[in-house]
Amino acid sequence: MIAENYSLTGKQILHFETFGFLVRRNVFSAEEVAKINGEFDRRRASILAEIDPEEKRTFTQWPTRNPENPFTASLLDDPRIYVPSEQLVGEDSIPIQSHCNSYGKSSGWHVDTFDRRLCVIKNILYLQPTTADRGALRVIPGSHRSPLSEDLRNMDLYGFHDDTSPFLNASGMRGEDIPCYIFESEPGDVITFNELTWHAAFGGYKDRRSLSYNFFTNPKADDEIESMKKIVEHTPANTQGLGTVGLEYHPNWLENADNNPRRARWINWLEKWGFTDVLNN
Ligand SMILES: O=C(O)CCC(=O)C(=O)O
Repeated sequence: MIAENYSLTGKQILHFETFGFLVRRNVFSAEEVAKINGEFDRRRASILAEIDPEEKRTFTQWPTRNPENPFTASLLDDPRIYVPSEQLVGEDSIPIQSHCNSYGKSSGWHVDTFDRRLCVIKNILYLQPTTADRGALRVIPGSHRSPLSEDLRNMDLYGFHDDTSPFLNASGMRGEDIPCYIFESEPGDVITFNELTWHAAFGGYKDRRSLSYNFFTNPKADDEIESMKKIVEHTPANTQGLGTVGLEYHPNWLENADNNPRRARWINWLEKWGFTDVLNN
C-alpha cells in the first residue's frame, strides 16, 4: 500500500541520524514507476541519438527538471520527496541537483562529501529491482560520523572496488566484503542517506537506473556560508566528467508557471548563490 502520510516519525528520524540513512518502502506505485521508466526510455534514447549513438559512455546522467520528462520532473514538487527531506535538513533546505542516472558499471566505496559543516542528503529511487549482486546500494551504518568516517578513509576505502587497495587486497577483501547494509529494493522504494555516509554499489550492468534528489542545508552560520561558497566555486570542476547532459534548471522549470511558492523560494536561492549560473553553463 502506498503511504499516505509523508512525514517521517521520530523513530525514522532517529534511525537516519544514528545510521546515516533511512529506507522507505512502496513510496511510489508500480504505475508511477512504469511512467518514470517510460520517460526514462524516451529521454535516454533521444540523448543517445543526439550525442552518443555508439553508447561509448559508461555513465550518463541528465537533470530531472526538464519538460521532456514531466512526471519525473514533478517529483521534486511531490511531498513524498520534499516533506521528509525538509524534516531531515531543514524547512528552508534546497534541492541543488536532481538527476536521472543511467549507470554502466558499479560504484566503488566513497562518500559524496567530506565537509561536515553543511548537512546534505540524497534521496535515491532505483528503477529496477536491486539485489546484492545486481546493483543494490550499500551503506556503512554510522559512517557519517567521526571517527568511523576518518577510520574508513585511512584504511584506503575511498574508491575501493576489488583491486584498488593493496592493504585490503592483502587480506583477501573485495568491495563486496566490506561490512554494510545492502539496500535490496523494488522500484518504488526510496533510500535517503547523509552524503557523508560511505556507500557503494556492485554488480553493475548497462543502463542500471536511478533517480536522485539531493537537498542541502540553507547555510546560516559563518562556517556554513564558507562551505557553501566553496561548493559554488568547485561545482563546475566537480560535475565535469560526470557526463551530465542538458541544463540542471531548464527555463521551463525556472518559469514556475504555476507559481509554486516552494519552487519560487528554491529558484530565488539558487539564483542568489549563483547555481543557476554555474550549473546551467
Ligand atoms: O548506484 C550507485 O552506483 C551509487 C550511486 C552513488 O554513489 C551516488 O548517487 O552517490
